[in-house]
Amino acid sequence: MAENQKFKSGFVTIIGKPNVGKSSLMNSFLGQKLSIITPKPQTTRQNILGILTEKDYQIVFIDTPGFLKPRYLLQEKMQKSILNSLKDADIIIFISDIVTFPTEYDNQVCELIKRIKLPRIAVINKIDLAKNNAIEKSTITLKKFEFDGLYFISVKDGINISNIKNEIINFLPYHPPYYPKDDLSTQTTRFFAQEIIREKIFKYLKQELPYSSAATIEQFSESEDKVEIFANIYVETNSQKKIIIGSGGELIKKIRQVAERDIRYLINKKVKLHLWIKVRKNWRKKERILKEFGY
Ligand SMILES: Nc1nc2c(ncn2[C@@H]2O[C@H](COP(=O)(O)OP(=O)(O)OP(=O)(O)O)[C@@H](O)[C@H]2O)c(=O)[nH]1
Ligand SMILES: [Mg+2]
Repeated sequence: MAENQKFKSGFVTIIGKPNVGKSSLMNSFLGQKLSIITPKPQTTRQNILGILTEKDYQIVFIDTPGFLKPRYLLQEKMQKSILNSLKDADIIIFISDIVTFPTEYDNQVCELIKRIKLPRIAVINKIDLAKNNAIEKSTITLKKFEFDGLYFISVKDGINISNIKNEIINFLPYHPPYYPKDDLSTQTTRFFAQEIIREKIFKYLKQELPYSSAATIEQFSESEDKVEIFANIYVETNSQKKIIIGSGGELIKKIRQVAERDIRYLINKKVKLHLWIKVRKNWRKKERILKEFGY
């Protein structure tokens, strides 16, 4: 038998509402912090592809954004957007968490994907926070959606992750690898640098401000052992700019230092990061600017 016929490879799309741990789960499969994670909903703004290659298989994970405005789910547009994110999938992972499951949104997504003829794995995360008989109750609720697998996990405590991985490998189609074996993602290090900066803004700023901000990489000069990055942080008002800078520039300095550290950790090179804060009124409402920022 040819080598390729023994090899398994496919796309695994992770869907679910905001803040349930989609990005955390993908990172845990990869053993790398690729997708950014914060305690705030709607952290992930676009699909992030993470590639896990072993001797006999390659799993290509797609971490999706938690869909906006779940209450509008019934709208056709919303359903289309979910189905669209599944168009390349070989396997679907639906994820929720034990604290909030089942919301109306969870039920509707489960109902929607029930009709798709692909292996579907249900995952309930954060069982470290489970109360009383929550696990039994969720099991009963999920039964009617006829998933091909059901896992209760805690990404935080590393519970049950490898069992899901084995199930994924089991369902993976025989196919040669889609990507070179050393690739971790198709997105560039430049993109991940931008994401890391955004994560730090989420981490150090409160309430609405993270949602009013965007980061762009203006210049990314990489050599053998180091990289120098010039980045802009956009906010919507002058007062937001003041907040980000902080008194005596302390906050922006902190953001720069921790972002620098994480980028260094990801790309394994020395990093010099320069940050500028700029004001762009209403950038979230302007199509052209959104494009420019990569959304
Ligand atoms: N207690 C607990 N918290 C967790 C667990 N897994 C993830 N979290 C936390 O849940 C929050 C959201 O995690 P993310 O991975 O960013 O969630 P997400 O589904 O990607 O969220 P969006 O990108 O906003 O849709 C973070 O604060 C995580 O640290 C877990 O097993 N237990
Ligand atoms: Mg996410």
